[in-house]
Amino acid sequence: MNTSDYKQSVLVVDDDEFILATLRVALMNMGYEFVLTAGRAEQAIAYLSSAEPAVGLVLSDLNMPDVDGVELLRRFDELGYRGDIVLLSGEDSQTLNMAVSLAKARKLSVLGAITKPFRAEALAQLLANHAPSLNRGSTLPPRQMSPDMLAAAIRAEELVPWYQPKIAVASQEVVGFEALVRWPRPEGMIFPDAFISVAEENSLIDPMTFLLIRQALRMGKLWQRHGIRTTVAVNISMDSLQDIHFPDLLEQLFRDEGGDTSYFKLEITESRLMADYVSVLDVLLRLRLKKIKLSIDDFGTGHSNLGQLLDLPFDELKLDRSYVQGASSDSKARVILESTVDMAQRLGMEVVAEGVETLEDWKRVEQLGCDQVQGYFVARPMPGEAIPAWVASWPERRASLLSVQA
Ligand code: G
Ligand code: G
Ligand code: MN
Repeated sequence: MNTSDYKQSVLVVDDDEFILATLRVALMNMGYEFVLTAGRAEQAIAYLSSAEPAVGLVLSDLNMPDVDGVELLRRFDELGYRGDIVLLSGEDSQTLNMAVSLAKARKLSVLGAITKPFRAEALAQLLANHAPSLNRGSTLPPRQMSPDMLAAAIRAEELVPWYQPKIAVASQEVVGFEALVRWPRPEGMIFPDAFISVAEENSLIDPMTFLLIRQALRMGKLWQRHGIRTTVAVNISMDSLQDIHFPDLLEQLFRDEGGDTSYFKLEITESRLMADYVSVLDVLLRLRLKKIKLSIDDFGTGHSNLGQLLDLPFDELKLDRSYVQGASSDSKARVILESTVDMAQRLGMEVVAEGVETLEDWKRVEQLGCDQVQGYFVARPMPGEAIPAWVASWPERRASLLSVQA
């Protein structure tokens, strides 16, 4: 698979003709081939749902005459837009920061904000974090996803895992990868939010999961030839854990592929864990007996506390990114967070901070005592073939990322 094949459009939204023209030239000079401009919010919305190639980056003014910035961000979210966003505004920086926070709370991917009049270098610096081919580009909303299409894609093995590295805080070494499913299509990448629930509702989740695990095991062998031998984690739907045969099916798959379960981890989302507590306990224990590692994902988004999780055999706890990114300001929240990390570690779990996007996030979770970090600051998910080169370049990258200019 050649990732540079995914073309994306860039959309600039501003009511000022001059800004549109200037940004268009600046972006084309930076190598963006497809630059669309919209003078009105309605036009921007139309482009977002229909542009070819799909829009993967939006630069948007916060103050359009037809729609205000808050409304505009809400519309982006409703459209299922998951590409990157850069906010442009003449507003003061506090207002801009609030808009950035709002967009992040909506789980939109905001690279940052620039104030007008803008400097080309400031824009270039922000866009350095935008990796079009490695990024979310598709806006295909879930309702267009038919179960038949998905079933065919699974049969044809069109769904593939991409991998995001996990780094140990103390040693700064690569200690594992999380596999995240992707569906590359000629018109752009389709992301799991668009099809996981369709898979769950149509008995396709197990075929999908087993396909991904098989691919991950094969990829692991390729990495081994480059001296990379670390844990790979795969996300497991709660629907799979309700099936008492799941552990045996998994074991069979490992036997068929000659895979080693001790390098394998399953991530299970916390929010649904307690609701189905009794029925999944049996399956989890059997997985554990087969030496498969278990991780609680998105911790903090559900309603469980560590006491309730005491009986569940987890090796790892992944702090949801909402804690990682906003933890420092509220002192009470911080106390709860610190004791959660401490308790998890005393219970023998490794604590992973998800969604580390900046050096600031890294420092904060390091101080909290987290064992590992994962997030865009280190790397975005990438195809398995890209991993050996990425791992080789990591020592040099970490030196520049983590160098402290005190
Ligand atoms: O991959 P993204 O980067 O978009 O993931 C979005 C959501 O989809 C996350 O909650 C993630 O856990 C989930 N997800 C990603 N890959 C898989 C998968 O292979 N199986 C399941 N069940 N969920 C996945
Ligand atoms: O499995 P889980 O729900 O934890 O899925 C992780 C999700 O978070 C995936 O959609 C992945 O692409 C995304 N992700 C990984 N790192 C970052 C990050 O630094 N910032 C943000 N906003 N999302 C991230
Ligand atoms: Mn996960």
